[in-house]
Amino acid sequence: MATNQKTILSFKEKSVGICRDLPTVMVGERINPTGRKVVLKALQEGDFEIVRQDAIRQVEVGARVLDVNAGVPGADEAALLSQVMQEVMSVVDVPLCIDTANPQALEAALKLYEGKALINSVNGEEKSLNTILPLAKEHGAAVIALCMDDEGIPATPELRLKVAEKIIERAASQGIPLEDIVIDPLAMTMGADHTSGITTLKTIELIVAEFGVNITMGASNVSFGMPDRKYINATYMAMAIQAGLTCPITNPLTLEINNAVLAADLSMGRDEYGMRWIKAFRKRKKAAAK
Ligand code: THG
Repeated sequence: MATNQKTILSFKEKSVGICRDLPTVMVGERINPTGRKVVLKALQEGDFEIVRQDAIRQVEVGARVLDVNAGVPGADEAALLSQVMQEVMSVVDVPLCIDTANPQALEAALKLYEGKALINSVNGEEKSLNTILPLAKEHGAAVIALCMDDEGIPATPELRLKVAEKIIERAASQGIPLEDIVIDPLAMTMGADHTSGITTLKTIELIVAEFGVNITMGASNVSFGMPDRKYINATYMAMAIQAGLTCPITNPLTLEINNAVLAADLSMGRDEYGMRWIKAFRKRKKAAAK
């Protein structure tokens, strides 16, 4: 078994460690116009109040990193992503996961960020490897590597492992250490293919056994198109944490998911005396009494 890597992200003086020996790090997904029409509309209108509120609320309920995505069709993404980040950084002090497919926007974002960010993402395509890895190296950022390449998303865990291996090797050749690579095995909807959930879980297990790296994923993807999604998401979250997931990109405001993460950590022996579970319970009770 490979040793558990520890990825350390930071924002100014604050740092967050991601490791299978530590509690799961929830990466808040909500600052994203792609999945959320209200955010899209607000950003198109230059209204950042919803972004600031989403930042504050996600951190309040336990997100320790925030994903920031400003992919608005037709907009100047470099300018918009920078502005969204400034708004977020004005209200919370957590590390950011910079979610963009646009290298110019990524570069602008990395320039203004103070600390060690998480880049979301690089993949196995030559074009991606050649543009994103040098930016990660230059800015000392950690980077999410998607298990896909020019040929798309491999169907089997073994083939996804191969893509992960290729990206890890390329990163190493450029001086990016293993601990700064976070692998995304790719969670796909089980509504379209009922075996996609188990494929992703097996991919996590293979990659963790081989490299010991940290694992992320858009954990709610698995339930797209299904009714009562929160129960599927919560159950799948717990199973993926058992398999080796360490920093899910998820909605921490969904109680079922948030509790699944805390209960999984307790079950994995990562919550000494159950204090994190109890604290979260007390916090909810206090909030409800208000
Ligand atoms: N891997 C990596 N990054 C990712 C993803 C991934 N970034 C984007 C995405 N997938 C994860 N982020 C989101 C953000 C928001 C929503 C879902 C995933 C979302 N969706 C609601 C829904 O599910 O219908 C929309 C409802 C609403 O408007 O609130 O909010 O896989 N590396």
